[in-house]
Amino acid sequence: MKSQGMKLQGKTVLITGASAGIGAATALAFADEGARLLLAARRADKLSAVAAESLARGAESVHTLALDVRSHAAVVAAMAALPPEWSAIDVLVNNAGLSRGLEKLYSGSVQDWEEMIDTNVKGLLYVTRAVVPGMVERGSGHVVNLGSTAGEMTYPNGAVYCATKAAEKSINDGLRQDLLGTPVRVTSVNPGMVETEFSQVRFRGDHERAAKVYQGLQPLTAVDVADAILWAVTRPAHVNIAHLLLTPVAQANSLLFHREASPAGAGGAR
Ligand code: NDP
Ligand code: 8X3
Repeated sequence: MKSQGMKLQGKTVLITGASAGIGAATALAFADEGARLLLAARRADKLSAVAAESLARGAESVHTLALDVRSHAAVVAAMAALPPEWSAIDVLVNNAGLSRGLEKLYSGSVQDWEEMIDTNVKGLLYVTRAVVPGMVERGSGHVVNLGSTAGEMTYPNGAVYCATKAAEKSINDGLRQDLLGTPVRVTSVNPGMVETEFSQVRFRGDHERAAKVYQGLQPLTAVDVADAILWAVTRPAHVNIAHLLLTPVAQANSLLFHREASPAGAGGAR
């Protein structure tokens, strides 16, 4: 017997970090399903472009929020100021995140650490804290958190970014436990290498350094990850996908890659 998956037509979906990469691709994937999209990020111009494309692709309606998730006050204010027709959020995709630098822990930049922790850990917590009570109250909802292979296995020079994704794993699993007894679902989607603006941001616009990350292998695309998010959210209401790990075929884990053109071959450096 074929079980009935969740339909997204008319559902309100909040996506953080929707101005680029995985967040933007997720917006478009949900737009294809006729969802109502609440798109949040700091760059309002990029958000507007994603909003326009989402409407063209079939989103029922779109509302954008210029929001820095690192500010608890801003997150609380943005949620409190939502027009009533946008305040009942059915799906939250906690996607906003970044890495900064690739350096030994003992010589790394404290400012970079703070930016990663404030965004990837505290920002995710702030948005979750603001949105989930409404889901519990209404008796429905789904939270999708963006984890990473980096949260499962730490790689050299990436301790703090990896730690933020290990924290995401604990928060995801803790939220799942704390929501037992409610119908609210919680999923961690954990990709390996995805070619987005991620490495441009990590290396502060050093295109050559960023391109090297993906040299000699075919990385995942943002669309691949959006597809996994959409799949998790559209399972039947009694099914909770706890963790979803996806990597390029040429990546086994955080440390082990096969790069065709690399003299290093299997295990080629990050
Ligand atoms: P991108 O750099 O392409 O996109 C990151 C998004 O996060 C942007 O929309 C950015 O928008 C937003 N963002 C960053 N900081 C903030 C902030 N303080 N407040 C609000 N929004 C913010 O990267 P990806 O799409 O690759 O990354 C998305 C998520 O996926 C991250 O959590 C990342 O850790 C995770 N991930 C990425 C992988 C990869 O290899 N690319 C693999 C595994 C996980 P703006 O600058 O406009 O605010
Ligand atoms: C992003 C994947 O391996 O570049 O989380 O850190 S990696």
